[in-house]
Amino acid sequence: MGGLSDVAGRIGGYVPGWLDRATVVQSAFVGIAAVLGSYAVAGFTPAFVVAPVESFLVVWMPGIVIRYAITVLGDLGKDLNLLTAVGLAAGGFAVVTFTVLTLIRRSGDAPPEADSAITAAVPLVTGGAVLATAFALTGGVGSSLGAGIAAGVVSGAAEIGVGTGRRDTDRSSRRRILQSGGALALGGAVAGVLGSRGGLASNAAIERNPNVTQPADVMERSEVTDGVENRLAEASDKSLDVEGMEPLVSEKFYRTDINNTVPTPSAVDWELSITGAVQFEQSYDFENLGSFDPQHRFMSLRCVGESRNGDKMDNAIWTGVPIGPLLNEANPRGDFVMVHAVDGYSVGFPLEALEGSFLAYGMNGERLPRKHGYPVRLLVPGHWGEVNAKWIEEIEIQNEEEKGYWEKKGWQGTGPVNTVAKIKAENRVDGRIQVGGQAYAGTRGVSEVQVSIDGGEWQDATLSDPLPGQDVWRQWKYEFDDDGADHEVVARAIENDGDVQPDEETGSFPSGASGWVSRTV
Ligand SMILES: Nc1nc2c(c(=O)[nH]1)N[C@H]1C(S)=C(S)[C@@H](COP(=O)(O)O)O[C@H]1N2
Ligand SMILES: [Mo]
Repeated sequence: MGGLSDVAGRIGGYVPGWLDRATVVQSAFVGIAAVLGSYAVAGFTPAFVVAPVESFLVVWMPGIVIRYAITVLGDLGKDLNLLTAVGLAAGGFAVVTFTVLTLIRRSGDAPPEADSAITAAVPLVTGGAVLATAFALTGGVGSSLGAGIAAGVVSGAAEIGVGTGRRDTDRSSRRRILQSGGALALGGAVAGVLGSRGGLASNAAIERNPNVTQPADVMERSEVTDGVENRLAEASDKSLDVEGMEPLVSEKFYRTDINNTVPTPSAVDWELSITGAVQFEQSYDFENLGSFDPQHRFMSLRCVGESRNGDKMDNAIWTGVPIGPLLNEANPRGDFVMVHAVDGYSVGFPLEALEGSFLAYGMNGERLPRKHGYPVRLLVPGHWGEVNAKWIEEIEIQNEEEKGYWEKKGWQGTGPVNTVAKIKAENRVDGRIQVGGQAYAGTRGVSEVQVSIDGGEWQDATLSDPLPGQDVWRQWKYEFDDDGADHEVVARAIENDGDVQPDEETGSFPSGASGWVSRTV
């Protein structure tokens, strides 16, 4: 250990060969390794080191950039934001590592007996520095350990068999790059798999606790599984047989989140409070919810940010309880609500809309998936998707209407959804052209879908039989002769009361896309 103090004495005594190629590359590899190590433990949760960077970007990004990202880039905008955050996080760790490595290597031509001490110091000090940085960012022990260990391993791998304490030769500098790159490639592959499965620590938040009722417990009761199965069978029977069209219960439910990462509240600690302008403030835990009889509802959601014929409209069978009785116990004294969620999301709208709403903890027969709001989300009939707060934790009753997350950015997505008939499938069936899609009108309901070919008269399409529920989409299909030429197909929905879907075309900002969908087939 005498070597170490020897080294310490030499620190500062040599002119650093800084911006040394191997050190820069090694630091970059360590930066990437740190991000991957954290991902292996945390998956896409707020403990992932990229999450705070991303939230920071979202908060500081001007509304207009976000709006552009949503309306023009769609999911690509989110991906770009995520990529930027990953880059910044990896870059930050690389800078930390570079600083540490440069300080260590300032020892220059250390005597041979100090060499092994310096070599041993590299993984420990870089790993420690990365761990500390990650912890400062996330406050998460597991994910920071993951980042620190990965950083230590990759930086340490660069030093094996290389004289760390000496000035680099071409050969040793190449070895450094090769060895750290190799460690990164191997470890990165493992981390990628672990992370994409939700991370090592992911399901800790959903672990079973035999003493408390949890969503999975309710979902496993036989009357619940039977209830869901019957309804799924009904939806499957009623689904139109059109190739390339989603069945009535979506196989892949879209997702819209203010963050890329998924919060991990546990059902054991979960509480929903009703606060603000109420006679009696209330607080419910999952045990309370589980004591009400579970109900099932078909309900479709549509995101206000999607384009006219977009992919952010889906349907599921949800299990949960009506919110009415809970609200009654609080006895609201205001006309508006602001709903708050664990991820910092909020949405404000009239109390009236909340009264017929539903608290869901099951989706298509499973406990609510984490990305859709585990343990409990809100479902508000007839309104745009954004009102359906996931990971709900507080309902604040207010006397005046206030703006929530999206409304502060200029969106107006707290009202009823726009009616739409989408064109999602196009097939050739027995020499004829078949087109089909979904039609949705919120609580106004769809009674008909009409199709016009090349500007011709409106023809009635075939509709799927309605599913029970006051806020559910329907499918439609239409066939016509194939003469080999191109045809312009336009579809529109008719609401239950006979109102025709308006043809005036608008983009999604600020209050949802409108207009008829057309497609050349
Ligand atoms: N807590 C929280 N709830 C939320 C959101 C969110 O980002 N955070 N997004 C909203 C939006 S804009 C939509 S369209 C729906 C989408 O629900 P899904 O992701 O389950 O499809 O959730 C809404 N609820
Ligand atoms: Mo949305």
